[in-house]
Amino acid sequence: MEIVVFGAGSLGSLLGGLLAREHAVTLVGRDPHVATVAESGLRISNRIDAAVEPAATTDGTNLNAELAVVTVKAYDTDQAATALAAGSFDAALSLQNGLGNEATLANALDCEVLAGTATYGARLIEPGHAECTGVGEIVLGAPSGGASPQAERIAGAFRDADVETSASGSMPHRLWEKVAVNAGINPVTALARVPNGALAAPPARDIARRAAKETARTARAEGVDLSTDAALAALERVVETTAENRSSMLQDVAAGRRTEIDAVSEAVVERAEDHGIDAPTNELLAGVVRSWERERGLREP
Ligand code: KPL
Repeated sequence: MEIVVFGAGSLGSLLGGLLAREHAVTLVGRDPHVATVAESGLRISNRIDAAVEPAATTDGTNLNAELAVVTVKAYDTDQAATALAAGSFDAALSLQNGLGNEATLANALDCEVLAGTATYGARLIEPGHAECTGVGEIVLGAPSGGASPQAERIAGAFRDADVETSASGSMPHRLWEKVAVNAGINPVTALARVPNGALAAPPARDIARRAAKETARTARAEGVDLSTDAALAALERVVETTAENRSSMLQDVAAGRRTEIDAVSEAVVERAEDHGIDAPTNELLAGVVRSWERERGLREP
């Protein structure tokens, strides 16, 4: 299968590298990483060892492939959609954090857009070298749920490359569960500058649980059957299994980069408002992280 992976950060590079063991992959990202991959290939180490030579480019426009996998940060989705719209694809798959990415892609692209979740752990160590910090799985399917032959086909192609993948007819539930986990873990770890495991103890645990509970309530208002118990169990599971990890938002804040707070906590607040529900913990967390971004000049005043 011909696959474009748009976003050569840690997850995009790891996944692109794994898929390149079997498929014709083009990685779209930034220099110096992309220049190094184009010149000397991509190395994957730690839990999986591989050396592959995917095509690599900084120009994501005018590309043609069977599949575009979008792995950019949520705030770059608009830009990715515009670039991809200049090319041609049979399907696109969003493997991103937060709400609304699939809709942004679907508005711009002339192909089926699928939603996915990935539990692989990845780290970009240096240009041309990605580390696999956790072997997980990918679940993908139609963003509004139901069967998708395209999702089955893509899942099969990923499995051909030894990437554990399944197609699911209940992506809305999975996506909201992931947002509940991210809304609980990401802003709290970023603000407290602690690894995920620190959320096993109060008071951080209580704050994270409140954010996840509000998210589950909002999901239900949106017609998604996500119980509070299920959201809290998912939160607890991820805190435990990723205890040593630094969340993506903590990594962003530590590096002085913009975060995905708008697509996570702020998106929950907005969806809750649409249904006349309060989400005070998400509102507070979003407000503090956004103030930090503003102060750093990372967003408009
Ligand atoms: O998705 C994550 C992230 O860091 O963005 C995990 C580690 C699952 C929890 O926040």
